[in-house]
Amino acid sequence: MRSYKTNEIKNIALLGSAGSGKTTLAEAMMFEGGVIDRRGEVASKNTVSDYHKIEHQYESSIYSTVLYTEFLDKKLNIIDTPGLDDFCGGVITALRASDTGIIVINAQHGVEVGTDIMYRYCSQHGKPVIFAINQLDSEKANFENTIDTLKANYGANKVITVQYPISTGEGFEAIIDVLLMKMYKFKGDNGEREILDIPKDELEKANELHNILVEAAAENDEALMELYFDKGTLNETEMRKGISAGMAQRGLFPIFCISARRNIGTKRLMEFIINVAPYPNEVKLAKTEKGEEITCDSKGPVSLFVFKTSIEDHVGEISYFKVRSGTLTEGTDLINSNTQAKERMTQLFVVAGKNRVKVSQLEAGDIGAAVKLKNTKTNNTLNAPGNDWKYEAIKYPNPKFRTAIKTVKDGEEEKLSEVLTKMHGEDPTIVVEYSKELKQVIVSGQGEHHLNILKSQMTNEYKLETEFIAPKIPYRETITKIAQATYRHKKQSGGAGQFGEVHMVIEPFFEDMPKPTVFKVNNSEIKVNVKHEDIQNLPWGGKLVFYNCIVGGVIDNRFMPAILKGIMEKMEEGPLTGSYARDIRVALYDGKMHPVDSNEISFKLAGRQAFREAFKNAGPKIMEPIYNVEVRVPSDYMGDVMSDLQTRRAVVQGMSSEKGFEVIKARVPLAEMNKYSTALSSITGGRAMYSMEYAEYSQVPSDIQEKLLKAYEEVEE
Ligand SMILES: Nc1nc2c(ncn2[C@@H]2O[C@H](COP(=O)(O)OP(=O)(O)OP(=O)(O)O)[C@@H](O)[C@H]2O)c(=O)[nH]1
Ligand SMILES: [Mg+2]
Repeated sequence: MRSYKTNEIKNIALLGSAGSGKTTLAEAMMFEGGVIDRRGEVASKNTVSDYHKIEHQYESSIYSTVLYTEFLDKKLNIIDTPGLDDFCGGVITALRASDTGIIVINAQHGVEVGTDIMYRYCSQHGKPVIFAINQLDSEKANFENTIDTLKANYGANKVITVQYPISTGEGFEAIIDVLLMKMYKFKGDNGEREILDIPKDELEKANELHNILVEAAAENDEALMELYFDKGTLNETEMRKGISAGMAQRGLFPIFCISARRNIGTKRLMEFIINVAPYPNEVKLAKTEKGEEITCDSKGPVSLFVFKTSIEDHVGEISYFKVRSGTLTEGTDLINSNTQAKERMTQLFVVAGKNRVKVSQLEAGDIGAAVKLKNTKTNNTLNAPGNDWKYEAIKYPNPKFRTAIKTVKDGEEEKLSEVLTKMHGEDPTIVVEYSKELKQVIVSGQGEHHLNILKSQMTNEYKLETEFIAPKIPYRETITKIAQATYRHKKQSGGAGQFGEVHMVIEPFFEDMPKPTVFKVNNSEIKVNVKHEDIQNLPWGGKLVFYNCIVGGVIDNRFMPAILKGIMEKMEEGPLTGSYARDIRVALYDGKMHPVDSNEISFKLAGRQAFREAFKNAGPKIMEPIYNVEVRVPSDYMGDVMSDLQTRRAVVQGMSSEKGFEVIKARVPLAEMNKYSTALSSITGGRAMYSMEYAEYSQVPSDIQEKLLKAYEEVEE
């Protein structure tokens, strides 16, 4: 394949709700460009894009797939993405590498939750959007309704009709194009078309829409606006320029009509993309972590950003990258600025699914792949030697679903960890945590379906049987009032004995508390004089402050670390439920030593037991993690979603309406969010979405504390 220049390349992402027809459209585009000579079908498991076994099994895309085609002597890089929000990692990845989002809509359903999610991702990433109204050949297609909702949601003066169908359903065969003021008429299923004059009875409507389009095109460019006022119209080239500017500013979202399955309208959509969508050097500049803006210039120093990694049978790891600057040639040595490793770019490829075509060079703006890089992962930057740019890492959404996982057979823990590392590499939205605290391996993802797919891939592709178990909650323990305890550890057994006695006061810790001078506890006063203060920032959050207030050397200083160690042991395994304790201060003010029998073990045990007793009398409380949860739900389901939240001990913080959705913000204990994504989906028929983020620890209500205490006692027994 020949090498393409920066201004001969267009990068698009196909986005849209599940089943809208993205993969089918990608297939038609590659057919039009001649990359394939027969169009596959998702249901026949023979599309270029859905090539993974798991995609065949579900007949739907799970991963984002990099594809390309050559068209009108330009190169069109296409990234086909999965529609289900469980796999949004693929969408985020695609948005990083592409310059324009093509949002595919199933005209049978109109604007779906998935459509809105994709629109919002494009907004967040500042990408121009084209709406492709698909499946216009199906009987239930409703074009007008779809347009009305698009206009209502995204702006009546921004969503602009470039094409409309003369009729939909079985008879869908003609499209009026109000940019070219022509009619496209299709024959057969291979995209064959005739370009005709607009029939008389459509002229009035077409003219009206043409004028709206001209005005919208002029609106985003001052010079064009003047021209438009002078002439009262714009020619085709001027319109393209205006539409392009409008798209770049996200002030204009053009509408196209297609049937991906029957290959109607695909070619015209591709022509528009090639002629009007931005080139890689016409969009926002790529930024490095330090905030430097890098120009997409093929003459600059070579730098590339790895946006995706996959593992393929018989090949191993493939790194997909976008050349951000310079011209990358085969055999070049680059430096990974994240790992400092040297990488030789022995072979360069352009890819269409699992098919790779070798190329000798790739210019700034192009997308390519390399195999078996030694030390390079997703999100890394490779630079020409001497340069240390690091492009901003892709930020994935927080996990929405967590579960603990274990292998069915014992002894396969290491394999589990290897497989999980690989799967996280391919899909960074799978997050793995080896929790020492919970003694569980916790995997989190974007939904229950997401993790079920993970599990099924482990079984089928890695021959590893696993099971999901309920994840434990990382509770914390603390105290609410002051308490005192004395403990004497004494043991005499033949030879050397053990002896250590400590007296301590413990109380809740707050930031900026003054050092203690006197404690009022059990109707008496204990005066203290702090000799030494030790502030421990606990690895699990919160603090332990330890005061040595010993007078007259009743306990040697050399035993202090042992006493503190004893206390820390109990902090690590709290007396109530075995969870971590936090935010406590301890004053050691008295005790006893034995000249022969005292040793570190004795004082460690004494410290531990005294702390444990004091803790139990100090109004101990269990604390639980609280999350900020935001739910977006169509108004009809608001009531049901609210009642469900109420059963989850949610505290609603606010409600607002946004573009046909209600947004609920609430604080919910993590313990109540188990399987929330599944529940929400079943309440709303998959029409809602939510996100959650850790907020703080807060005390659990007393009835729940009782239950937790009881459960712990049972385990301990
Ligand atoms: N009638 C009709 N069916 C279509 C059209 N486009 C796609 N389909 C069918 O709709 C189903 C889903 O199509 P896909 O291409 O897999 O949709 P997708 O958007 O890639 O779906 P996900 O990958 O699951 O998000 C398939 O059975 C297609 O054959 C179309 O234009 N008309
Ligand atoms: Mg698909």
